[in-house]
Amino acid sequence: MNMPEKKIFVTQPSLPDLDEFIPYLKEIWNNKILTNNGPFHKMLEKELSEFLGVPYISLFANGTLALVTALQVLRISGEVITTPYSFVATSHSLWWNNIKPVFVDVEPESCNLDPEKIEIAITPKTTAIMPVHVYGNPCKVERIKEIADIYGLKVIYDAAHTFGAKYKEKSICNFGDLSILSFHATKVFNTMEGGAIICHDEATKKRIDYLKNFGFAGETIVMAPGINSKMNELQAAMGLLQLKYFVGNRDKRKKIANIYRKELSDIKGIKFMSELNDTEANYSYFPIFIEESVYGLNRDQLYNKLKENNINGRRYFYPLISEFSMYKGLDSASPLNLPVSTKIANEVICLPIYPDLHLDDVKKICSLIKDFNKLK
Ligand code: T4K
Repeated sequence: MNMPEKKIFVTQPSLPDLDEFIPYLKEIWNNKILTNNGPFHKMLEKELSEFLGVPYISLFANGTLALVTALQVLRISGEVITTPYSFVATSHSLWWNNIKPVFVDVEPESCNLDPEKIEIAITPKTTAIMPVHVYGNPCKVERIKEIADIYGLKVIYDAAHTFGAKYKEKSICNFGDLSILSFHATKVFNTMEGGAIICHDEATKKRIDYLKNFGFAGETIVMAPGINSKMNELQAAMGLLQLKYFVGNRDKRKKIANIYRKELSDIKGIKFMSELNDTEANYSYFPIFIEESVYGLNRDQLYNKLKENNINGRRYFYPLISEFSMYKGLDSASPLNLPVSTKIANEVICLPIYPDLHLDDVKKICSLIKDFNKLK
């Protein structure tokens, strides 16, 4: 089997033509506004709110600071119910706010927080639920809202993976009290680093904007101990340019996902996620799950064999957040409490998917996975 000649990574950022960025840079150089709600920042907020169909959006320097700030916006404290099957930033944002994460297991079909396991984890100290729409797949948002309403809890979605993905024809970011996006280099829409909070009313948008700018509500008024988590003008300009290419890039990702689906579907022991009802995907990740007893190799053997052949997939999200030393001691972190998360974390590999990935290389990756299975 021919292996790809150069290393292929799980993702590669898409960038516009450099010449297209120069006029934006010239404008920044001319007007000398580099940050603090400058003209590109304002323009990007307006364009993103229209593009995503969300009422209010506030831009951030990155997704992690958006998460940390969101918890302050709603004055969340005590305990928050969350998922162990995510990037560490989800729980770290709680840690930075002195909040105890309470881990609840996920569903095997979506890899998202299992709503039916939330109620048993609620205590008098619980103030919010922080689910993650993993790989851009929507959580069971209606059921989560129902539970939150009964118990008087806030819902903050870590929607870092969901840019451009829809549920029931609406942006997935429209659900929950707040939703947080990441525009990191590795995301489907990138501003190099960047993030956002989406909210539903003007007063909350104001509070978010004060908090991301030290708490300033006027030249001499500080209304809360805010932080500096603002997006700068270079990032915002990049976002304006990137937005023009989002749909084309998403369609290229879709082609890649379709090839994976077609080529891998008859390999026994390799599962991938079925397309969820009422969902328009953004094709941000292509996770596969390896059942060792059927495929013949375990996940790490396949991961390493692919690596030897220049294919650098990633085991998102292994290890589980609950296995890291700072969380391991929590009662809810026990693997006995998290059997589904533990299983999928041990089976997952995210295969390369990004707009500039050649379709021939995608086919080569599929052939390698087929061949390893024959060799065992
Ligand atoms: N919540 C969730 C659910 C998240 O997934 C994330 C971030 C956050 C919150 C926090 O949002 P941010 O604060 O990051 O905005 C990456 C990203 O750094 C991280 O943003 C992302 N999730 C996570 C899932 O993946 P790593 O450690 O895998 O990144 P790295 O540097 O190994 O990149 C992966 C591959 O991408 C590299 O092998 C090569 C390629 N790459 C990467 C970068 C940064 C490039 O080709 N160019 C680049 O500039 O975490």
